[in-house]
Amino acid sequence: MPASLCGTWDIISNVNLDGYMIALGISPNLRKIALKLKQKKVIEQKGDHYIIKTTSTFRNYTISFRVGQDFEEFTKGLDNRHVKSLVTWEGNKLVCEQTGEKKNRGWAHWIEDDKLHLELYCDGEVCSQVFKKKVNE
Ligand code: VL7
Repeated sequence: MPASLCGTWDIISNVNLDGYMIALGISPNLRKIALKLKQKKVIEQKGDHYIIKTTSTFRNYTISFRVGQDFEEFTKGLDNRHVKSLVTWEGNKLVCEQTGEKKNRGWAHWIEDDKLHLELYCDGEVCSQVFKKKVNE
């Protein structure tokens, strides 16, 4: 059983978010705002059901899914696209494939050294984020 992803997590590093946003076709103005944000993740889980909230002072984005069951995702407030998403475990990584207009799009979450790792990828660009667990929640 992989380590639990649950909890409230604060971002501590963010590499190539701009490349990922450019691959998604995000406008220069929105990219500039997004780059300044300190994102948080709030992950809740009951059995195979997950809720992942990405929050910031500017905008929030939430998804809810069951592992192994594909779902329609609308990336509202991000690139505003409709994709078909499927989340599965690949070893210790929770991996999402987002099928749609953009090629090779998805993300992977895993725990390493008590940190939450996230890779967001699209069209050959990879954004690597690391979060540390918020204490006293
Ligand atoms: C979602 C940034 C940049 C557009 C707004 C910036 C608002 C805060 O897909 C994501 O997470 C997965 C895995 O944890 C679960 O949904 C990341 C935010 C990444 C995308 C695009 C900039 C507009 C940022 C919501």
